[in-house]
Amino acid sequence: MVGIKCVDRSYWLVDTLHFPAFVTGGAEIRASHGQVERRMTTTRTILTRMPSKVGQPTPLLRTMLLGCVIGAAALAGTTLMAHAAAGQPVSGQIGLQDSVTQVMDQIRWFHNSWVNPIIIAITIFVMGLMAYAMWRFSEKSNPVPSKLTHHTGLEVAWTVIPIFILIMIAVPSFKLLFKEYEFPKPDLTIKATGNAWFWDYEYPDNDKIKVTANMISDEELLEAKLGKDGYAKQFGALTGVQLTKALYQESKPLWLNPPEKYAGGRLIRQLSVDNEIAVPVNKVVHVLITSNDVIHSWTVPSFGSKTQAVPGRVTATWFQAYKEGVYYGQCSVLCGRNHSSMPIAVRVVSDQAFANWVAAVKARDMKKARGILLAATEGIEPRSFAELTTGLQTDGLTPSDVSETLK
Ligand SMILES: [Cu+2]
Repeated sequence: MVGIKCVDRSYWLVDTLHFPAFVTGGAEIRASHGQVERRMTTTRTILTRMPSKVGQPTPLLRTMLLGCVIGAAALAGTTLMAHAAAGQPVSGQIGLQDSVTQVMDQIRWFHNSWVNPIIIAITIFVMGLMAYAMWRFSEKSNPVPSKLTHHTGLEVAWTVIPIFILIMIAVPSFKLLFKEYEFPKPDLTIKATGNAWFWDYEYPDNDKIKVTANMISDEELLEAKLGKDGYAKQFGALTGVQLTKALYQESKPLWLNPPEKYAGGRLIRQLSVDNEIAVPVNKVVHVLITSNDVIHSWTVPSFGSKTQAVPGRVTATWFQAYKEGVYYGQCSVLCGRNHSSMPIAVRVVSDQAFANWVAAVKARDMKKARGILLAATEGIEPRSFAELTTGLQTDGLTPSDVSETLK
């Protein structure tokens, strides 16, 4: 390490072994402010005291260059690869989740095909420029530093080019923002209320049916399987971290093969809820959002919807999902202890299945309501199938209607 006294009388501590070129560069910049010769002499003296390897590409420099190349390749690769699935995150995912609305299509394009390539190109350019400067202007390659202090052409270029880059980003960005905030006429409106820590939903257009969605926990799955007594016998003596660990381990297989209570289907830890909400496919849905306590955020990535739930205010978002399925989201504002335990699960189903679901919720038969959604969006076991279709005829849906939806 050496100290370089700068024109403002402060000292720069510079690691001369690893960054010799910075010393030269620093001296040049400072020299441009005046007191040229004396400063240059001081710096030159320091430079001559540096190890003889100065000017050669050091192992560190070589490593940095290699790092740049590998990093750039990796970044480009991750952008091109579609890691994510629709409706939920996947292990090791880097990019955005798949899209089922036009707004999210546009968000994905803006991120993957526009802003990210621009960022990657700028990063590669700057890293390359730095590496080149470190090699080209080291003491060995460039023993007599230039005394050039201004270059009008260069200064205009590095002002104008970034302005153009920012305009290139701003134009599609504003277009996207306007698209998100231009609400088309709704086919359906849902009111979502955030609570610590669950979501309440109301459908004002559909007999004001109400649904409360709580996250399914390890504990609930095990209780459903073992019964209250069995659960108490196995886990009653445990507390704290020991209990959490035991619940996590023991409930693992139950997520893939849930107990009967959950009427077939696959559950996803930290995302599945007891009562999912449903919306019809290809319909414009307005979601009016508020909160009962603290600020939450109603977010479903595959819809491109993310809006804060603020107590005493009503905010809104909209989506028009073009593909049936189940789409998960989470509260996205740090809202307290169980912030991670208030997921959002939306089933996008056919008009017929939606009407049946509304009828089941209105009758407060939540198990049947769940069964209708599962039958409409997932393949289900024959055992559950029989159970799920029991009594559906009274609501105008026959087992063959269910089979039809499954195709
Ligand atoms: Cu929250």
